[in-house]
Amino acid sequence: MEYFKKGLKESDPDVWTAIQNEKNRQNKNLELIASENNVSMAVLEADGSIMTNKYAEGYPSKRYYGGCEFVDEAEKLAIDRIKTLFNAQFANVQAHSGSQANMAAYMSLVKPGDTVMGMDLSHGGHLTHGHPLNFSGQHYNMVAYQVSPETQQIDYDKLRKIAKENSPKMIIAGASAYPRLLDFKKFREICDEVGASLMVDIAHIGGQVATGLHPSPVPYADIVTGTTHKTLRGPRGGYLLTNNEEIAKKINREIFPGIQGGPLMHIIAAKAVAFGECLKPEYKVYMKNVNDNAKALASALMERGFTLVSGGTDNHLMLVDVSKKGLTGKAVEAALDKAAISANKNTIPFDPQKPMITSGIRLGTPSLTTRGMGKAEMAVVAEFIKRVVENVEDDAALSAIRDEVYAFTAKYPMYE
Ligand code: DSN
Repeated sequence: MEYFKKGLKESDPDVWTAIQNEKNRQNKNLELIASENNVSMAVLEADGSIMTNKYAEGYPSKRYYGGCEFVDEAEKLAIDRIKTLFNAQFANVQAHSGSQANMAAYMSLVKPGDTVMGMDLSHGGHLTHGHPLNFSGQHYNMVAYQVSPETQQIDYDKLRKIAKENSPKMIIAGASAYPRLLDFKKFREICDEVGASLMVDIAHIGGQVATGLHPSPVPYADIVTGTTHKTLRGPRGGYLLTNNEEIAKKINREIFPGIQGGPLMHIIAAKAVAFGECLKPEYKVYMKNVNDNAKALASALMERGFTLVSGGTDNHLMLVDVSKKGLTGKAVEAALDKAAISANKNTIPFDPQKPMITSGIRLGTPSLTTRGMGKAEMAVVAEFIKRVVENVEDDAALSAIRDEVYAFTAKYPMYE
C-alpha cells in the first residue's frame, strides 16, 4: 500500500522542508543552549520507530492492552539500564517530560496546600520548583531559597534557617541554571532536621551523576527526577528514581493513571538505547570532556573580560552577566542568533531585569562536545562570543561572524 511506502518528502513537502531547514540549522549553528544535545542515529531511529503505534497503558507485564510483549521488552531494558546507570533500586521511565516527572514526585510525597521549598527561578531553579504560574506554585505553598549575594552559591545556613521558619513537607534540590556542585548530604540533613522529604531534580546534571563527576543524590533523596535529553543525550523525556519500594509504588500510580495515559513507547525504546550508550566507557570520556570544555570556555570568556556568576563552573553550564558590558540578555541572545550561535537569555541572581529581558546569558557545552570539539575549540567559541557582544548593533559584523561560524562548524559534521 502506498500509505506505508510514501516518504515525508513526497507526501508532505511543507513539513519535510521545515525538518530539512532545522537539520541544516543544527548542523551549521554553534549550539550553546545548556539543556540541548544531539542524539545518535541509533536513538533517532528508535525515536522514529513503529513503537509509536502501540498503546500500553500500565507497566511491563501488567498492561491494559494486548500485544505488549515487545514494548514490554523495550521498557524493561530502559528500566534495568537506568537503574544500573544510577545505582538505584526502582525507576519509572514513562514520564513524558521532566515537568511531568516532577509533578509525579510532588504527588507522591506531598499534598496540595503543603509547604514546599525550592530554589528561586531567578537564582537557578526551575518553573516546577515553585513558579506562581506553574502547577507547583498554584497547588502548593511554595517558599523559595536563594543563593548568597556574596558567593552566588547556595548558602546552606540560610537554607536551614528558612526551613526551620517554614517547616516544609518537602525540599527540592536541583536547578536549571546553577553552575556549581550541590551538597545532597547537607540537603538531607536539613530535611531530617525539619521532617521534610527530599526531592532532587537532576535534569541538567544527570550525565555528571551517572559518571561520578557529581556526587549522587540517590542515597539521600526520597525521589530523584530527571530528563533524558540533556546531558544524557537521549530522546525528549523524563524519569524518576527511588530506593524506597513504597515510594516507587506511589510514583508508578501517580505517573499512570495519576497524570498520564498511554506511555510513548517509541520514546521509551529510544530511552533504552540512550541509557545503553550511557553505560559504555565512551560516555564517561564524553562527560569528562563536557565538564573540561565548560571550564575551558569559562576561563576563555573571563580572560576576555566577561563576568561569570559565581566566578566559574563545576558542571556543563555557566551564566554570563552581560549587564557588566552594559547589555541585556535579550539583546545578546538576538545578536548571537544573527551570528548562528544559539544560547538563551537567563536571569541571574538578584536580577533587576524582567525574565523576558534578563541580565544574563546561559551557555553550555554538551552539544559542542558531542560534535567532537575540545578545549582549543572553546577558545575559538569564546572569541566569537566576544566579537558578537562587541557588535550587537552591527548587522554586517554579525553576518561576517556567522560566515566564520559556518566555516568552523563545517569541520564538525553531524547528521547527513
Ligand atoms: N527548559 C529547560 C532548560 O532549558 O533548562 C529546563 O526544563
